[in-house]
Amino acid sequence: MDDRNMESGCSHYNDGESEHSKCIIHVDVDCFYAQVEMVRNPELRSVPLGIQQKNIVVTSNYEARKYGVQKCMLITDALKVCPNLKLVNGEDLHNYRTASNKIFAVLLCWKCPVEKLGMDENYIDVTNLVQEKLKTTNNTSVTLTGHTYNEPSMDCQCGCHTRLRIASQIASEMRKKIYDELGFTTCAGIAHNKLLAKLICPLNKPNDQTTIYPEHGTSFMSTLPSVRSIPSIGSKTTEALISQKIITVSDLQEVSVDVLKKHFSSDMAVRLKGLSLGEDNTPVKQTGKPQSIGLEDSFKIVSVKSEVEDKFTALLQRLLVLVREDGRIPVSLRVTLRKKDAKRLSSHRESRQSQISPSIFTLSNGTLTVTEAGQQKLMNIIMRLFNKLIDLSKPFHLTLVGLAFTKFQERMTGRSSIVNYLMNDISVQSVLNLQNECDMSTTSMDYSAVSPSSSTTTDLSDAEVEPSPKKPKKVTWIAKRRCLSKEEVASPSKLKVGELRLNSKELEKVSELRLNSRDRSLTPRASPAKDNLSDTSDTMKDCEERNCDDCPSYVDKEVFSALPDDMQKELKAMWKNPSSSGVPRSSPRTTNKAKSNTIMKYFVPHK
Ligand code: DCP
Ligand code: MG
Ligand code: MG
Repeated sequence: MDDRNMESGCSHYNDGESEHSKCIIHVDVDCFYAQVEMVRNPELRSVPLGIQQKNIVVTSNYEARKYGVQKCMLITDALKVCPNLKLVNGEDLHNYRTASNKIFAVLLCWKCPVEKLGMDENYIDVTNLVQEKLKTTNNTSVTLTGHTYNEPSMDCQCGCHTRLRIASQIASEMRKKIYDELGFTTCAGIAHNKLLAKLICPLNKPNDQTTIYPEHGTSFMSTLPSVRSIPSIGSKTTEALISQKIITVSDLQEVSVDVLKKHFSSDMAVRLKGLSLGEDNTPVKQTGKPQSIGLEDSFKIVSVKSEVEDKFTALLQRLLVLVREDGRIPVSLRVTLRKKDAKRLSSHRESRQSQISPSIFTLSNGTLTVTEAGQQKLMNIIMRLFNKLIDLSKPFHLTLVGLAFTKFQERMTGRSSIVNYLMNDISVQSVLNLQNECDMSTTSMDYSAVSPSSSTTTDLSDAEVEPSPKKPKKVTWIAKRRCLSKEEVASPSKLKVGELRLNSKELEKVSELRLNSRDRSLTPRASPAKDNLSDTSDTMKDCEERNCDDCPSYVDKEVFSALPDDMQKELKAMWKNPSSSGVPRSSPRTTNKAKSNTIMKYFVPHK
């Protein structure tokens, strides 16, 4: 038996081993896929509904669950217990992803870190928000919303009970907003750590929430039947524990760390022990955009090249939808194959990747598109990579093909970031998307990163980087990005420029000029509307007289010409002598370190 106190109370936690100052909410959508279908078609609400993938019911609505239809049941078994079960095919995940991203976007509006977990779950760290609310709250009057696992058994000096009660109210507001705006009912768990928040979440499902106080963590954990119920314990660890006759969480609570250390690394032994007692200090990690966006298609066997090509063509079509939703321009493409070795009855994966030209994609009115010619180029690259992976002079047997865009054009940071504002380019798109998200008017983003396959090789010889063509103009980005606060940025690390606020009247003028110039171009010459623009037209004329012959091709001349003189001079100097300036002349994608310069004075840190 471990020397730790099993019924650990607050004093135990306050010894620094496992403090509980945090407030974590875990939100899980009720019968997620089924609800998406029910929101799309309300007639399905009143009938028992199963979501079918191949021959399995992956989930069912609560009406069907009354009959005993369970997740991952065979269709035949489900129909036996519920002959009236209405089945909807759920193999196309598009609508589920979209709903998932919308829910994530709603949760971002509390401006707390949100970590997406799978499609229908999110952790939200509301610690700071709770602290804010505490300042204006009378501690004694805070009531809990929803259920508790147990009533508080002691008065904790650190104030965690009050904090968690406030967190329960925030959880309730979140669930209400998700329901009001998207129509989904959810469950929530509220606790001082992620582990307990997740595990307590389903206690009163559907459509309800449960709070657990820290002093009940250990006793709650002991009710879990299997060590496998602990989220971070996977099948291999479970096997290893079972082999030591540690089956239930109670078993794990009772075994000493020293015994565990005989079978696991020291860190792992301590972690396992802590988890069994309901301890978890892992932070809520803000979910950003995925590092790669990919899709795979598995099948019994394909041994003919033309069939492979068909598979890739279909996969590419679906992948381009995801990329369009994401909004970033991909610059690298990976092809994955799973090869079956007929002799050894085994299979293995192989991948190759290639750079792709960003010019394959165009951004028009905020929408990423690929022309048919662009798609053909992508297919050519895919098939070339395929040819490198497969020796076509010999028979081959594939059981999976996969495609993934693995790198994306990034905004530049530091001194070079000024170039972002001059480019007719896509990079600002990520900022626009994020702004849209909190307006809830967004097309969705895909956060489900695809893990890199086991054997990836980068094939730079296949690089097809061409000079970027002139891209459609962005006219509203300056105005839009003003609304974007640091907290509204889903992936702050990737959007450093979003943390800056334009402070220059001149750049305001740029924005207006760009807006007006667009209006002008849309207005027929004879239109009276033109007269209304006469003031700015003069300014435009003035601006057009300044030339930008020395500008690199990616620079929007109109914006450049509207910049103040000193800024123009500095930029020109940088382009003339890139080595001293840190700004590339030839490629806008190179990033350099920020140095002190006059350009940065046009920006101030965001408050
Ligand atoms: N899912 C799946 N395959 C599984 C488990 C789940 O495809 N083996 C999908 C269908 C679910 C969704 O993931 O709708 C979310 O999984 P959950 O475990 O949260 O289950 P539900 O949301 O469907 O039901 P619950 O109300 O129990 O959360
Ligand atoms: Mg769920
Ligand atoms: Mg879930």
